[in-house]
This record gives sequence, C-alpha cells and structure tokens, in this order.
Amino acid sequence: RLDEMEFENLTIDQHGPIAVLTVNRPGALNALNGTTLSELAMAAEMIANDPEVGALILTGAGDKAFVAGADISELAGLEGPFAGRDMSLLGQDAMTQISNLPIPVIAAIGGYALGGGLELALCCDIRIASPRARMGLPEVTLGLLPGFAGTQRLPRLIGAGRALDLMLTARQIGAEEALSMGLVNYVADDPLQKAREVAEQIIKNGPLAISLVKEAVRRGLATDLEAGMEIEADLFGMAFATSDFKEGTRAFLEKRKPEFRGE
Ligand code: CO8
Repeated sequence: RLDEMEFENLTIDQHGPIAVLTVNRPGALNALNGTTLSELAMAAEMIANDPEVGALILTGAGDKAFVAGADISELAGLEGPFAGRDMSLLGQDAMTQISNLPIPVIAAIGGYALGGGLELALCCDIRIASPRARMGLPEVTLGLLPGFAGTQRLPRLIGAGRALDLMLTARQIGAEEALSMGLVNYVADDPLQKAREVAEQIIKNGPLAISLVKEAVRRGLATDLEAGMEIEADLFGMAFATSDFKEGTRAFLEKRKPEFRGE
C-alpha cells in the first residue's frame, strides 16, 4: 500500500480511493529541497501505477504553509556551472510527473504557497485556498526567476498580463485576489476538507473520461486550436469505445446511478 511507503519529507495517507500527499518539512515551512523533489517524482510514479487511487490531494504539513518555495539554503550552497539548470530540471520533472497523472489532483493550500510552492500548486488540476493563504512568486527578490515551470504554467492559467505582474513585482496575494484572477478555484476555511468533497464529486464520474479530459486539456494547451481539436476528436473516439460510455448512457436511460469500471 502507498501509505506504507517510507519517505524522508513526504507522507501519504490513503482513505479509500483518495490519497493525501503531504510535504512534510514543517521546520522549513515545507520548502522543497532536492530530496523532496525526487520523492515527489517517485510518489507520483507510484500513484500513477496504483489502480486503487482515484484522486490525489496535495498539501503541506502544519497550518502555516503549503510550501514556502524551493529550499533557499540548499540553493545558496549549490555549485558548478550546471547546478542551477539541473535543479530547475529536477523540479520541472517532479511537476511534470504530477501534472501528467491520469487522476484528478487537488492542491489544498492552508498557508504560504510561494515560489516553488506555488509552482507545485500550479501543476495540480484544482487549487483550494484557505482565507489565510498567501501566494506569490518572489524569485526576483532573490535574483532568480521561477524555475519549476512557473513562467510557463502561470501565464497559461491566468494570462500573461496577470502572471507578469505577479512575477515582476513579487507581491504576495491573498485567497480572494487569487480567486478573482482564477489562480485558485475555491476559498474554504478548511481547504483539506473541501478538497475531499471536490475529489468525491469528481470520482463519481468515469475514471477514463476524467483522464481523457485531463489529457485533452494538457495536450491542447501545448498546441494550436486546430491541432487541439484533432486531439479532442481522437480522445473522444477513445471514450466512445469504452464500456464506461455504454454504462453511463444505460444508467441515464434506466434512471439510476452509473457504475463505472474504468474500461
Ligand atoms: N527555504 C528554506 N527555508 C525556509 C524557506 C525556504 N524557501 N522558507 C522558510 N524557511 C525556513 C526559515 O528559514 C525558518 O527557519 P529557521 O526557523 O531555522 O530560521 C523557518 O522556515 C520559518 O520561517 P520564518 O521564520 O521565515 O517564518 P516567518 O513567518 O517569519 O516568514 C515567510 C514566513 C514569509 C514565508 C518567510 O519564511 C519567507 O519569506 N520564506 C521564503 C519565501 C521565498 O522566497 N520563497 C521562494 C524561494 S525561491 C524559489 O522557490 C525558486 C523556485 C525555482 C527554483 C529553481 C531552481 C534552480
């Protein structure tokens, strides 16, 4: 089982089909060092291969932070001509593995989500913030730029104008402003509980259809409209050939709840 896995800086709890992955370095506000990034990539791979898990919630230990960024003390000590680039690639890889998961991934943001922490939230499908959450990309205050795909994912999510404002000013925003710009989907006093509710709602639907929606959006965002529509038609064709589609339509006509089997 997933929750029997031993990680240094992560914990995984599994309740039925919903897994909760917690970044657990409360002494450093859950900052992402190299070990944590590697563990995130490893955990994502294990989750991707576990048919028992239907949804993933990502969160941070303690109530002060989701994740306060890349580990600044580790960054400060990195040496060598490729150290920065390699660290960026390591982080990007972890983010990609999470983003590519075929199941819904929800970020529950209870406090600070800064720098690499916000980038981690950006690779999730849905973000839920507590009214106490503080979000921002402060990398330029350190003489850096976001390096875990934030310069790419943030403009795709909220538009280049708003993304550039956040990245250039390095200002922190609260949950309501994040909600108004579409950076988070919901504001809830208990973001973890709300994340469970949203996960429950999603996993009532066909798991293959869920993974195909994610794939269509992800691949579509990486290409132009015409190519994106071709991707959509191909994936639609795949969904149309599943027994889940037959079950979904039959259940509708028989006025009962569908029982999807993911095939
Ligand atoms: N890295 C390492 N340690 C951290 C980090 C961090 N990002 N954030 C907090 N900590 C540590 C503090 O050093 C402190 O440790 P200690 O108790 O040993 O002194 C502990 O966590 C608690 O933090 P504070 O005492 O600072 O708590 P405050 O409530 O006073 O402040 C803040 C909270 C405002 C969140 C403050 O901690 C802060 O500003 N943190 C840094 C935020 C930041 O700048 N994050 C961006 C980092 S850069 C980044 O993410 C780049 C990503 C791309 C990298 C590309 C790789 C090449």
